[in-house]
Amino acid sequence: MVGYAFMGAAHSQGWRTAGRVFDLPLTPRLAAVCGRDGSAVRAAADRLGWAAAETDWRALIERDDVDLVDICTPGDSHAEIAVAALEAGKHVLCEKPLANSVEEAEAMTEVAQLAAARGQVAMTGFNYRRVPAMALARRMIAEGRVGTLRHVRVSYLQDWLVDPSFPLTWRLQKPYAGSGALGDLGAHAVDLAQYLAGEPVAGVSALMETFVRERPIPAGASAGLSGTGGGGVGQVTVDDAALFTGRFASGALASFEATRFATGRKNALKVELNGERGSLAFDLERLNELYFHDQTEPGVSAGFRRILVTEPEHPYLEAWWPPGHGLGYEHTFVHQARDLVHAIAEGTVPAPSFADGLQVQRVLAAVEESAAKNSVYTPVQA
Ligand code: SOE
Repeated sequence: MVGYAFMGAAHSQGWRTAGRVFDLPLTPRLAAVCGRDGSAVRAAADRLGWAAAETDWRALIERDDVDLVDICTPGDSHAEIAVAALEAGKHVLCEKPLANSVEEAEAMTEVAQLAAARGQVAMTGFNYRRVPAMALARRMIAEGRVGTLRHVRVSYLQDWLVDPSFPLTWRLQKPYAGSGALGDLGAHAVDLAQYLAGEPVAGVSALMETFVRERPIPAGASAGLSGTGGGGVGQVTVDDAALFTGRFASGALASFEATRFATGRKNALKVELNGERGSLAFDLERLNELYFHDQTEPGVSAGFRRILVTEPEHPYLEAWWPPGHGLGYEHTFVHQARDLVHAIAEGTVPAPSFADGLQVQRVLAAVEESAAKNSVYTPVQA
């Protein structure tokens, strides 16, 4: 694994646990973790359960005991590491968004397709597909339970940037992160919408905003969603919020909101789909629940009802706790590891693939292009 901060810790948890909960065809072994700071990466290896530590990712991908490279670094290094790892014959898991630009994502996908012919797999880390309730929603949509889709509504709301003294970490700088709320949160929203609808977003119209344009330069390395300022201020070069509408080729309409300024909303990923036969609703802050309205029921008793997604027949749940004993955020990474191990052992293309990650990247680029055109119409005054 390359990188060991927030996402690295989450992925490590997934790798440590998957083989202990699920009956896997191959057993993940945490061979080595890589980071630039020697003493920090050794401490991370001990804490997260990795057998060895490396300070150069090139040395990591040359190791004979490494078969899979898991990339948990900021977006600016995804393409270089993924391409090198695939060319070195390794399988790859790359955190979302796949890259910082469409060009990088295209290059990665091309190399991944060549590698697939050699039996290697390359997966993009959109972990929320692996919330059991989301996988169940996909299953119900595919079974026709909501009928022809008319609306897909996804908002991903966080609030960790509301304080203007929050420092200028890498997530707020375009050269490292590519974009702000759009790539960090909007990418999840777009992936989920496409996964659930079963088709790509075909067109978008967008507004983006950076509310706080200057922030204090961080005191030290700050990787997570907290930190303090040191001295001086710098420019925020990414968006704080992105709002966009979209269209699917089937005719369904979509709306998206991605923001780090939704005061009081910590990690609220809300999804609602409305179809001719019914609707589904989900909120990540209550991730063991999926709400379903069945339009074919008599109006007198129809209405949204809660499905508690903890039954053994629900996706991923056969291996976990008895009904009613719910799961959390970290389990999505366990499920991601499980699915990737199956793809490797069975020689199948994992979902989401790099091609799926590229499709999301194309939507993000279209959102940026639309927002830059600023085609906002002023109401005509009487
Ligand atoms: C920070 O906004 C973040 O950690 C994202 O980077 C993750 O992808 C998301 O799952 C939670 O929030």
